[in-house]
Amino acid sequence: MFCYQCQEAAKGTGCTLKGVCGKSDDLSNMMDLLLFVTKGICVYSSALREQKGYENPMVNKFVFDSLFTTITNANFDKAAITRRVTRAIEVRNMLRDEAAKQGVNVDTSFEGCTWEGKPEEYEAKSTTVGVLRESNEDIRSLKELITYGVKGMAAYAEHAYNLGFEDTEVYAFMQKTMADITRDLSVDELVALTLETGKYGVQTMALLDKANTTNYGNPEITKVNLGVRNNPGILISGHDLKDMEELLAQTEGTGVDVYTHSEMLPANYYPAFKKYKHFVGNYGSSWWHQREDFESFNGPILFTTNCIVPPLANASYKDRIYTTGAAGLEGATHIPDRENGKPKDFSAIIEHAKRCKPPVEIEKGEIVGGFAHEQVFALADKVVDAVKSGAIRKFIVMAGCDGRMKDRNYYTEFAQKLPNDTVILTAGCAKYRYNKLPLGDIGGIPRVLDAGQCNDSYSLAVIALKLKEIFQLNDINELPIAYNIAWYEQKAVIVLLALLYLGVKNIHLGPTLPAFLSPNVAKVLVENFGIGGITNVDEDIKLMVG
Ligand code: FS2
Ligand code: SF4
Repeated sequence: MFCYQCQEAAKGTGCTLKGVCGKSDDLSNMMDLLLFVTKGICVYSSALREQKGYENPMVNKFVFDSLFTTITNANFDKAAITRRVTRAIEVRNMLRDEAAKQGVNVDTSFEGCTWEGKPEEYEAKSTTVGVLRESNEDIRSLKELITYGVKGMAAYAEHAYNLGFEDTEVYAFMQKTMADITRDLSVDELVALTLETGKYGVQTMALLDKANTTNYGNPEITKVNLGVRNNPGILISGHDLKDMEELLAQTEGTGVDVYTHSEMLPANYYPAFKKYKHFVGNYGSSWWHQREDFESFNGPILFTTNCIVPPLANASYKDRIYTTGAAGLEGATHIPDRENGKPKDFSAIIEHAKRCKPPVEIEKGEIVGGFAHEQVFALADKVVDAVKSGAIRKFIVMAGCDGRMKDRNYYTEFAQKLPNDTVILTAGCAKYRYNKLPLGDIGGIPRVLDAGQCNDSYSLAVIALKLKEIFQLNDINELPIAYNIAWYEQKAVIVLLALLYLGVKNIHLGPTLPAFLSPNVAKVLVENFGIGGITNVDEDIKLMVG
């Protein structure tokens, strides 16, 4: 195996024996094989679309599902990935036949267009189709940067799809891009494609924002309860709000409470979910604390997406894990997809919860969130006055991901040491590094404004563009906003590319720069976009706040 797609890549270069995330080498290889055949699908589907306007909803869904399944920490079920490879070959061959029928010209020189292995040949083939197949370090770096951006885009497209929102331009871009990178492209072409990926990243996040807010209303200022009640509960994690809705509806009146974990916390901010009296609040912290949080929770846990940490052999909660959608874990119960427009069936996890003890209380109190674009616009006068009077000197965007590395204490210390006239804008699970600190407010404006999940970084961009308009500036970079972003997995990559596309410069990315950036590609990002790493808290505050 060779994988360097996330921030925890072993030794800062790549995982080769086993993933730091827990992915085994054979699972990693099988995911490479899935991507290999999926790229073959994309070669055919893009040729059919370009030449005949062919659009196939099943293919669109299969491609974004497959990409999503391979992101960090989403799926640890090798049998499920292997079945998906078989299905990928079938889908590709269906497209091959369709292309022949319609007289479409397809360049099938990429082997993923033609390889026809039997399941017993998958293992051997899977070791030959990974990232290192591309020998030029810079080309590989750019192609993988683009791939990871597209994977993040696929995740967001899937959540939007689940809520009934689709954008065929996004599907066309994803498929064309996955097809294009099978060919020889120059560094310049790949740099251009990287920026275009950011453009479609913005479009996808806008789509998901529309899907979320149309279905559930605009997030509003909310005090989220951190304590527990005396009923058995279900803990729901991940990012999928459709799963959240259906779980809440199906648990109502059953005596089972619902709590959010990690990236599902922002579900508490949506008006549509507040009506459920058995929706208690948030339990625990960010994804990597799950081994402790799940022990004490006592009830079953539903993973709707990443980030899964495979449980230890002696974990008490092993048989309490359920997955759904792109998430998967060997030994866990997988709740199947919706069929024929019917909701998913959560009865098994609900019955399981009824047999469990209530959660142990691990903290009390509340945290405040819900500062997505509409809520911030509602406070715009207050915010603008505070900036004009100097009460707010600077906004620091500290969005992104949390992770296990010790060095991430930097973000807690950074938040603590920021001067009192600064406000943190956040989204994603990075916030758990400081969202329970008593950082106070500025004239009633909390010093940590949480917009929501990582995809709600889109909200932060919308807010920045609105402020640019209000202050009549020519350039988004003239705003008093600095960017100190923490990344972990591929959704953070699409957020980063989206910000670059919007023209944001001088983003600090930490705790380490991606292993998949070759020195030359990193140089391009530094020279053109001013991207930099982090150093130490005091110097970075001086640099970012002045
Ligand atoms: Fe956090 Fe994990 Fe949100 Fe990432 S819960 S690192 O998936 O997408 O952020
Ligand atoms: Fe390693 Fe990250 Fe890849 Fe997992 S996803 S194998 S931790 S680089």
